[in-house]
Amino acid sequence: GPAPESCEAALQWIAARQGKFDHFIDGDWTKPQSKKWFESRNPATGEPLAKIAAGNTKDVDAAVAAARKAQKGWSALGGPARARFLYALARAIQRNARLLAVLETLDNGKPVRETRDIDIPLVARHFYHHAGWAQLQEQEFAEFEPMGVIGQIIPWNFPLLMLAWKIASAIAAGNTVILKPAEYTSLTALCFAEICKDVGLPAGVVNIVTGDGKTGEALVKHPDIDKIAFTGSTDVGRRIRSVTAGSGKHLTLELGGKSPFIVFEDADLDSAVEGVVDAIWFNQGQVCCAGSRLLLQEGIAERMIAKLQKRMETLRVGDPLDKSIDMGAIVDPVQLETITSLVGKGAEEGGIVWQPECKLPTAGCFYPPTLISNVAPAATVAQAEIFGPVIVSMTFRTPDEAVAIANNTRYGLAASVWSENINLALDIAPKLDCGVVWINSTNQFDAACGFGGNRESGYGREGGHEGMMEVLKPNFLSKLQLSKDA
Ligand code: TXE
Repeated sequence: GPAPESCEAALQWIAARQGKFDHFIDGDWTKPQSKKWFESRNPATGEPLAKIAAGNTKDVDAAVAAARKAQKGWSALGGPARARFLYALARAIQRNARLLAVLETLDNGKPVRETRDIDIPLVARHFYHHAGWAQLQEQEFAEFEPMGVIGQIIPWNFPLLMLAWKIASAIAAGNTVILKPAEYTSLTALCFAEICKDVGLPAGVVNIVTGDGKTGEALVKHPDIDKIAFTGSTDVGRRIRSVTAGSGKHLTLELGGKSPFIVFEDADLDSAVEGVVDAIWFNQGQVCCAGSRLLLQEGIAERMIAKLQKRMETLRVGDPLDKSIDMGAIVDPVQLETITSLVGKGAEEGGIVWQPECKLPTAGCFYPPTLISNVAPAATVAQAEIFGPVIVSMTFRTPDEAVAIANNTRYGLAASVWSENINLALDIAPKLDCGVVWINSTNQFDAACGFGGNRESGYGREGGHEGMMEVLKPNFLSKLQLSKDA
């Protein structure tokens, strides 16, 4: 197969900064007030990768003050002038695509094939798309103005892509931001901070404060923030909602999921098998909208499982820098332990756990592709988000039963429907209580399309026109309009 992607340039990039990273506040590198740095490791080897500043309340205060100071000027520049900065960011991301892809793989453990072909191109696309909205802002959103200063907290599963989803729309609209990356994966956010500096983005428009959940909570509690945008676990989302209650802060939450992947008897089963591979083994299943519940119509259940097992035997798990690998490392030992214990629970509750014979690397955090069949809809593994390469399968008889099982979780993020009968698929789609439905496809993301969940998967949308509406508020023109109507 092809030679592994070289990680030399990325390691040199880290080494050139002495392997130690400060916060990015007010356009400059700022030492943490705590004088503490924590270690970030490469999950594929277990080796230390870099030291990352541990943020505290004082760092958050400084970042919020910088964002506040910059906000009016950034907004007053006007949409077309801001668009030029977003285009410059998009182009700089493309220029640095290789460095960013390898850094992301080293930090997160996902295959370089994915970071190179999916994550980083989508990041650039997101900035281009939102440059377009900035360009059109005065026409498209004449009755709206930016919310102001936005605090953004993101997870580790798509580090740079989640940054793009949060930052591009916010700054396009004239807001300034403080972003806190997840503690496992801060490196590409810090590389992005350098890119902001390189393209001459005005100081204070983008601030990056690193740290763990306590740093995040300091941001959530800060009184001078107008909005919090969070992507992460449902438990933390719930906590953030209660902490911000009554504060007047706007809030959007993009949380967990347990998305159904529904295969009808008339589906093209070979395509559906490839769909499952994409739904649950892409990014080791660490995807909020992963198709993690396989709902099979009875007549094809056995055939589909057999085909799927055959395909699972061909999946290669290993060094994420190897371009021929299908699955890389799980992000961290804690996450690996969660997956292992949930699969154990699945077996205890009567599920049949099946894994292909597959050689795993001895160091690092790896888990094989896993299928748990014979699962009852109420079983723990059918209800809890595993956030790993594990799919559970169940059967149904009628379309109505499929809908009932699909909706029988506390989540409502995404769903995927497979059938050659478009009438059936279009009849099912609106009955699924979730934010996005894919037909004969899965895990499709586009910057122009609003993404987000229902129920315990959160609320608010990111991407497209809907996403812009989440970072804007009515301005004086809309108030005049209201009084005229009255
Ligand atoms: O998420 P956390 P974790 C789910 C998935 C996974 C589980 C745990 O099921 O197994 O969550 O992952 C910050 N105030 N998802 O523990 O803790 C934290 O520092 C403010 C689904 O990594 O939610 C990080 O930046 N911020 C998901 C971010 O929140 C706080 C993606 C997410 O971390 C905080 C990730 C607090 N009190 C995990 N505590 C998805 N929907 O895509 C933590 N944070």
